[in-house]
Amino acid sequence: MFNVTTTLETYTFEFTLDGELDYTVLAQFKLEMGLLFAGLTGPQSFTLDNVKIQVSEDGTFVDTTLIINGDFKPTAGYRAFLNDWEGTAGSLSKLNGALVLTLDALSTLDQNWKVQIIQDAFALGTGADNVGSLQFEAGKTYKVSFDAKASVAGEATFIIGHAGGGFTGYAVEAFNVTTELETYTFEFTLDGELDYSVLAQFKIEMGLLFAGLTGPQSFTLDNIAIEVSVDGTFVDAQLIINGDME
Ligand SMILES: [Ca+2]
Ligand SMILES: [Ca+2]
Repeated sequence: MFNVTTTLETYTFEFTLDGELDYTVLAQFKLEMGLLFAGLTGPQSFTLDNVKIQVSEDGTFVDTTLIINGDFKPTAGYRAFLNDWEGTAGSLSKLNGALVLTLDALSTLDQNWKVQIIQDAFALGTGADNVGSLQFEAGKTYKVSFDAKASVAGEATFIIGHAGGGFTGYAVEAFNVTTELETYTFEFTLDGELDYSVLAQFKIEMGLLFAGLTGPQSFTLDNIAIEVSVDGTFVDAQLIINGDME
């Protein structure tokens, strides 16, 4: 139990697991507050932010990756990669339930990889730079779909693959984005020749789309889904986090 007030305060709890329970079963994080609001009339509210779980290692508490998006970032799960060392500047935001990469400054966009939107472990806060978060399996057929538009029409590239020892692409497809939101769908079968045990990244590369332009420019993404074919029917593969950006 803890006493919540009407101003945002930080609450911290420490506990040690004594080994008498079966901790192999995955746990939930919950806050219960029914009695807090007992007898009141609506509207009432409860605000939560900066949820994290740390573990003591050699006497020092260090972050775990147990809670995803504990700081409630609206663009959770995604990150932008920009050639900021050459002067390109921009940021991700959520607008009308979609993910928007806004480029305020553009510079030296002579390679497609110089501007990317990525979902991987680094974007999710669960791993280091270029560590993937998506588990694909050899021999299976996948369907990836998303809605996209940009401030300028042209070619962008959809990529699923893993980093580590160089980049290995599982699916790499160019598509023509327009200034209207349209749905793009890609199907691919993993042929078993690559090492799919390495977790993969989802990426859209778009550096050349914006080559030679001045800012602001933008790229909008929504409704990212990865489905897997099971007995001839595509079902949600449960790989992408926050694909609908809601
Ligand atoms: Ca926050
Ligand atoms: Ca949406």
